[in-house]
Amino acid sequence: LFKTSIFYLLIFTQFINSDVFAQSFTSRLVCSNNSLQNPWEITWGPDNFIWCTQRTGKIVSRINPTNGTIQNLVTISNVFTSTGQDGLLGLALHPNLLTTEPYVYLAYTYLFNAGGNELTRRRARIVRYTYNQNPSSPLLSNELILLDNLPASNDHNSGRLKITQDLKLLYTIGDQGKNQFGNKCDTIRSQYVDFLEGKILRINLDGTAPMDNPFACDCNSLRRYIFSLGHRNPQGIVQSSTGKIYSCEHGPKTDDECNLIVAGGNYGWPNVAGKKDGKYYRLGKWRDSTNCAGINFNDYVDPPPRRIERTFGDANFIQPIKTLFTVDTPYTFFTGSNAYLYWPTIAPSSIDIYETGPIAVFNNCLLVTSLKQGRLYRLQLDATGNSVVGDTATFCKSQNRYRDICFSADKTKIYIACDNTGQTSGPTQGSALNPVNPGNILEFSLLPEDLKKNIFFKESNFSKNTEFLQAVLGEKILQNE
Ligand SMILES: [Ca+2]
Ligand SMILES: [Ca+2]
Ligand SMILES: [Ca+2]
Repeated sequence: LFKTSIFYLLIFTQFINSDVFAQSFTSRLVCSNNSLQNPWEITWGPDNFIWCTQRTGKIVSRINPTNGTIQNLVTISNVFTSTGQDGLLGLALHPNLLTTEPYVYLAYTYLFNAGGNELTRRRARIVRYTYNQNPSSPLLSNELILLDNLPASNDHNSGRLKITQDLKLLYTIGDQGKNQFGNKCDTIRSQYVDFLEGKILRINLDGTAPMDNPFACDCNSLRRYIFSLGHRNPQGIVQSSTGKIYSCEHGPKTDDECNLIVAGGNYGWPNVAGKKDGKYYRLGKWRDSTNCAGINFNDYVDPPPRRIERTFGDANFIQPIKTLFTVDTPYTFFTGSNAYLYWPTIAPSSIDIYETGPIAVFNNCLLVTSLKQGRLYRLQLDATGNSVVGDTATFCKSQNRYRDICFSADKTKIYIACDNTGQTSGPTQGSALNPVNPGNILEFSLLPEDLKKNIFFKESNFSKNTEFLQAVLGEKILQNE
């Protein structure tokens, strides 16, 4: 009897893993492959078009979601992009775009010092363009620089831009990839309130600092722009209709995070990764090790001196509402080729909130796109919006790197933008998969049946390397083994 039960359990598990997803959503390509050059932000506009920034293309486009027609509204020659995470990044539309305030807000990196190194060559700026909606030749023009000289590097630039209900801009800036790879001998400044690295900024629409920002009393310093600190690489940010701000950020080998962002909150990096639980992560400062420049960076051996996270005592420290994912200590990381694909992190590239709509399985959920896994992660919020509850479920799987998400206005369709290559945009340039839909946008809509069954795998599966292999790379890789 025992053996029979196991047998049926296996059959059931295989059914869940292979078939249910395909029965739940149908997908369609919006454009043709490689018609976009690293689409980075997609936003559903009040004109019912998809507004898109092309990171390496330096182009802002308006895409007809029905027939895939791409209208280029402006090419910004001042954008600087080489290898890495630079280029044309965030976009936010003024809510009155089509009526009284025809403004589009953009963020991009520009060349500051051609002779500089990876931490000094570039800077970032936030600009405003004016939209001329002439039906025959719509265009963006009249660049107005709102905020200049923001930190930028080859790594962890973040760059998401969102406009809030109270008409402020939120802008995310990562830790610039310091203390790792080629930037290993530079100190992470996410905790330093006079630097804008590793921060979420809150900015008036004219580029000034709001007087009600948490550090606004110190009016002449950069800290007046800071809304929250202690971030690593927050590539996603969204505000709910009730005003709550959520952000997702890339962790180190463990502990990608989803955070509820509050004014003045300290999100811990680099002293804490994920929750302050002492699991796996500890801060090793390469700069403080002997002969930093002369030793090779190593992902697995933190240099001395090391700091354990329980020693971090900031009173404003706020733990994530969800980590993706945390492993127990000790934990043995896979170290073979393209090892990062097998780490417990998902590389969360954007976040959105599906509050209510016809896709019942997403009601009151945060949706996070994953670069590593070509999946959409569903994080179910509780009624207060302050906590994530239940198992993490994934949807919309494909062999691509998912960069950003938007919904149609009626919430029947989900759009996901895909990177052009399978390689990471970090300095390692690791490449492990050939994306099926490079430089394209996928449209997902729900088939009417099977709303309840499409949980693809459960978080409890994340316990061993072999299971990571299955979860991260899916059936295709398993067939190759
Ligand atoms: Ca978006
Ligand atoms: Ca954190
Ligand atoms: Ca931790």
